[in-house]
Amino acid sequence: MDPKVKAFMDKVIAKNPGEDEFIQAVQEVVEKLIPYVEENPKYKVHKILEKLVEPERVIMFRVPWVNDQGEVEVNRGFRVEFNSAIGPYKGGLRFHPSVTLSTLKFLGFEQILKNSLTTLPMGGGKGGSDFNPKGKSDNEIMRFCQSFMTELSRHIGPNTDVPAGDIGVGGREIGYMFGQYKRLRNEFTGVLTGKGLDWGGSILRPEATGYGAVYFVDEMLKTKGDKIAGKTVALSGFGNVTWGAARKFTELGAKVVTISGPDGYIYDEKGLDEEKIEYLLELRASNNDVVAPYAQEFGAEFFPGKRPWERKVDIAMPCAIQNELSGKDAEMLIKNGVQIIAEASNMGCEADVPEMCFKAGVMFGPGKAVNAGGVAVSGLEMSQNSLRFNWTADEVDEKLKKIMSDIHATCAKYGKVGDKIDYVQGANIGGFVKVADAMIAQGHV
Ligand code: 2IT
Repeated sequence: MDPKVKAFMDKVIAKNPGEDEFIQAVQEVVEKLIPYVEENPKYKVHKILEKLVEPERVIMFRVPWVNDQGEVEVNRGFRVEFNSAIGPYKGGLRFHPSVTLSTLKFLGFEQILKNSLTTLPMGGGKGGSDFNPKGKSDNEIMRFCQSFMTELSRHIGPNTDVPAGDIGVGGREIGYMFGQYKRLRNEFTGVLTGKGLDWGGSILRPEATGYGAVYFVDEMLKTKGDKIAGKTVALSGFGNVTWGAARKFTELGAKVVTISGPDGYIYDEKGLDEEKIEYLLELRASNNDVVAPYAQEFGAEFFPGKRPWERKVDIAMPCAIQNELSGKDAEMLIKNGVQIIAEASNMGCEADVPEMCFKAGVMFGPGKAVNAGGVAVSGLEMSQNSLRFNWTADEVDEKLKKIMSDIHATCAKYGKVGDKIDYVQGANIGGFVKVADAMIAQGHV
């Protein structure tokens, strides 16, 4: 490791003990940023990197609620308000039993650069809870969301901090939280994104992360004079991102052959079609967190306890959670001739994967660029709320496509290494410059 990177990371590790995911996310970024900062000393003088890794504010709180048996349950809630240099804190809420402060700091940190890449005025934040939605009734979800928002409402607002969904938080949860915020404040305002279409939501927000990821992959392929039609694709997960990506890949003529859940993966040789893609929504709505029922429903193969990366595909796209594609998985994919590995989930790949891909000539798309379409359409939702106006599906889709193509151009500009594009370098530096310059302009705050 570069000695300057090591010295920086030693301090980060000492200051954030045990926060492995946060440390992994910071290291991936500073490995690319430190050489850039060395060439641009103003960022050094202003200690921009030191500031960037320190959240502006972290809020942690108790979330008590009563389950259907009448018992009291206690969860922990968080909001990490990481950086507001270019706009209000913006980022999703994750409800998942694996959530810790480290998880949300890694996600909030990534969100700063991702949001900057979208070209829209949004700062970086993330929040959530260790609440496990699996097996919970609708009423339990509602009571939890109301308790969570009762505290969170003190810290957010349409010009302060605008949360959205992430794993375990979809339209239903956003509805319950929006209702509680409105009731507490007596204010109908765009404090959350991912709202229902009849009450301030943007058309295409549910599809946006998956669609945007496919548009980004399309841009990657174009650099090689190639296209999506005819490609075979492995996706993981079965939630919102997988659903959107599967729809767009299929529409553009690719064949999606896998989805997965915590229970294993499905291999569907014939590929997903419209009916099968819509079935993902049923699986998700069952709240059971399994994909095995797909195999019975459509006569596909189910591989319990395994990941889809052992399949021979052209494009592999983790769409579920962090670190779901390991170096070993990447080795297998590369051996099987994969062309692109693109993270639709945040930090979907383990730390060694990008470099392995780069060396093997496989294009690697990092999450903060590939999956930025979700938060980009959230940004468009904020604009529509401010305008008290709704754009059409075509208008939103056009804007999303343009944003994804601009993000690709930014990655290509800052990530040029010889005749290749290092997308990790491009996304990190490209996202950094705007935030860093804004931080300098605003003084030592
Ligand atoms: O990881 C992400 O970018 C999101 N979960 C979406 C955040 C947002 O504010 O729409």
